[in-house]
Amino acid sequence: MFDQLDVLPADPLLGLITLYNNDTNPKKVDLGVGVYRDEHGHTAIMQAIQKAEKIHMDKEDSKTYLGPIGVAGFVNGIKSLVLGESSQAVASGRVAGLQTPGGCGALRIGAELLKRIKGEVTVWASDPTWANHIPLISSAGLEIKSYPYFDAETGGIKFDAMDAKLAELGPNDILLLHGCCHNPTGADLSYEQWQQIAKRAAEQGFIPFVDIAYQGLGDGLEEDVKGVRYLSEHVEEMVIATSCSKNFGLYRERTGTLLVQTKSAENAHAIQTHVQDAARANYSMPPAYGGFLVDTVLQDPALRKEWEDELNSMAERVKSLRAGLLEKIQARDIDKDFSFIVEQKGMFSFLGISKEQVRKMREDYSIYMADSSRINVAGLNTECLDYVADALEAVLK
Ligand code: PLP
Ligand code: TYF
Repeated sequence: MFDQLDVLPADPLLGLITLYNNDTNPKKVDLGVGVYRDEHGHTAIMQAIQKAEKIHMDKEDSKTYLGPIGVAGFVNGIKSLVLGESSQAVASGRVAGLQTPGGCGALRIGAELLKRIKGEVTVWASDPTWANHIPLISSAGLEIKSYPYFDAETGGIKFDAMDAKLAELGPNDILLLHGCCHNPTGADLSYEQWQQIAKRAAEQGFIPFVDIAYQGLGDGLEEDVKGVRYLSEHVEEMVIATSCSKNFGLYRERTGTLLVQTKSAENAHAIQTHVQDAARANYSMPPAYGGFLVDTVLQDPALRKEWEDELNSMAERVKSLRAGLLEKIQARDIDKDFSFIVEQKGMFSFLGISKEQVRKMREDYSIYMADSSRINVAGLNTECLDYVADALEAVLK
């Protein structure tokens, strides 16, 4: 039976990790997979998380099952973090939610929920979007199509074209949005654009499905969710997939939540039973550890402050690398405007160079990035900026 299946190619992003690890060039630079790195290329455990681990270890006296919601305090903490302490939707019990194995688990359970409710719906994703959206959503049996988004000319968004596509959407459509720090392009919607999307969703009846995996890594914890909160206040129903992989550095602990905003507490109760049922059909219950740690950090004012400060310094580091790289590029003989690098938000930028040029960067200079020319800005450091800019100058010649 097992001789019927052929070998599949590796996940192209995760495949870069192996390529990089096998490269013996001491100058190699890893701008591939999207994990935050410090100046030394290390992805450290955040200080507040290390302290929360000690607190949790002293407190935890059982490993028995928690149930499909996971750590309930954690789920409530994330509702407030994303939708705000004063969210009416949360206060009135209109938001169902459960802990999931990472943002990926949330995306998958969210897609299954939509499949249950609507059957024949289309999910609209930005062109381009995070490559994993496609398998996560289509494997739940939903059709996925794309709307115009990234403008390669400017490094920003083609909002007129996007809005024209949104004008065609109705109640059988789901609009997948990146809450902030768009992956892979770094090109984010403005607050006014979020308002326009909210207006259309409310009038035309399509459901926003927000994937937010980088809150706090753009312009700050509050600033990064302004658009999402506006949507929540102006649209009755929406789905949100959150991730603590990046902003709490909990990657391998697989920590996320699925939140579903509904019209009433009654609806939220019904949806809660369905998302739990979908979880049961997939993995039963999420891993609890990351949820306990985030709950500990969010509930302890001193730890929370320490976490926020560290997260802000991570975001600042990425911003200064953006400015640093642009400065180095501008000091070279490069006939392409890269000023979008400092406009884009979060960990990623799309360099807008060809696949061939990406290959040359990898083969001739050991600089690793996704084939799309997406770079993880956090993979840079002050020392390698000249090397990267030199390589860019050479491959763009
Ligand atoms: N959504 C986007 C856009 C991402 O970039 C990521 C990954 O980091 C995720 C969701 C979820 O990741 P995880 O499942 O590791 O929480
Ligand atoms: O886009 C990225 O690089 C991150 C990390 O299957 C990631 O979101 C990449 C691939 C994958 C899961 C996470």
